[in-house]
Amino acid sequence: MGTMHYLLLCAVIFLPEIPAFPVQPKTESWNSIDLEKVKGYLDKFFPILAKTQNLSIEERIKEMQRFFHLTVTGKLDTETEGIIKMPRCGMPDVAKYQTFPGTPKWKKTHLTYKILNYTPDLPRRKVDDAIKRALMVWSDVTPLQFRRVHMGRSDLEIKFGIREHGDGNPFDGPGGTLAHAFKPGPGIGGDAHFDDDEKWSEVNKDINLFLVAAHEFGHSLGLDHSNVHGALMYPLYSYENPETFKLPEDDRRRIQKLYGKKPSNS
Ligand SMILES: [Ca+2]
Ligand SMILES: [Ca+2]
Ligand SMILES: [Zn+2]
Ligand SMILES: [Zn+2]
Repeated sequence: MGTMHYLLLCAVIFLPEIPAFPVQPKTESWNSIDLEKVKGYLDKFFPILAKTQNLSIEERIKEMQRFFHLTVTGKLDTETEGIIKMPRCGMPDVAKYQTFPGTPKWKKTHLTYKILNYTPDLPRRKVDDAIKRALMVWSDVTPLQFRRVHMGRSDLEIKFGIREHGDGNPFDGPGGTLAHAFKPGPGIGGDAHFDDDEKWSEVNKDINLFLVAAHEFGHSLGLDHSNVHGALMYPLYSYENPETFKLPEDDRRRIQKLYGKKPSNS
């Protein structure tokens, strides 16, 4: 036991300083933790092909690499690992994950929303404001209109929660998944949930609530993810100034395909 202990200690301390020591490159040596993590990520965000076909882990990684426009190696290389570690939306990245056919959309243009609770990270009026502006991103370019209600039922119900928060899609603690939202429909349809294990902000610090909310409301209205880098519906979080935010062309085209353009007289 004593020798074993000594060897392990040795490896930990000296391995990085002896380049001649035969270290397998990372892409060739997945340990079980890495592999489980990758499988969990793929199961969650690229579920469709895995269900219908018996794909190897390499094939599944390739599918993910194609979505993110990475070099398609089928291996857990540094670039791929970097993507897996990025904070992101909790919804899948493959388009046809719906169990019902067709693109779900609201059959009405006047929608209501309700804010069920608040994060302790921001004053309430800042949350109210971020939500309002995030909805305006979409109402500015479509005939859709949003009205806030405080009582009774509403179409888009917004809440903050941690871990299991009532819908069987538990959040994952700080980092990773930031939020998720449900496609148009009755009940939970259209609702948006934000992980309150994240630190929410109104500026370029931690996670900007307005930017994530605007993305989630895209799902609430029927959009799925875009693999166009820079699109609002791109699944990975990146900051841009909310003051100068303009809905990217890709998102505008897609939402107008569902709901049409904003009438010019309103
Ligand atoms: Ca709803
Ligand atoms: Ca999280
Ligand atoms: Zn999303
Ligand atoms: Zn939820």
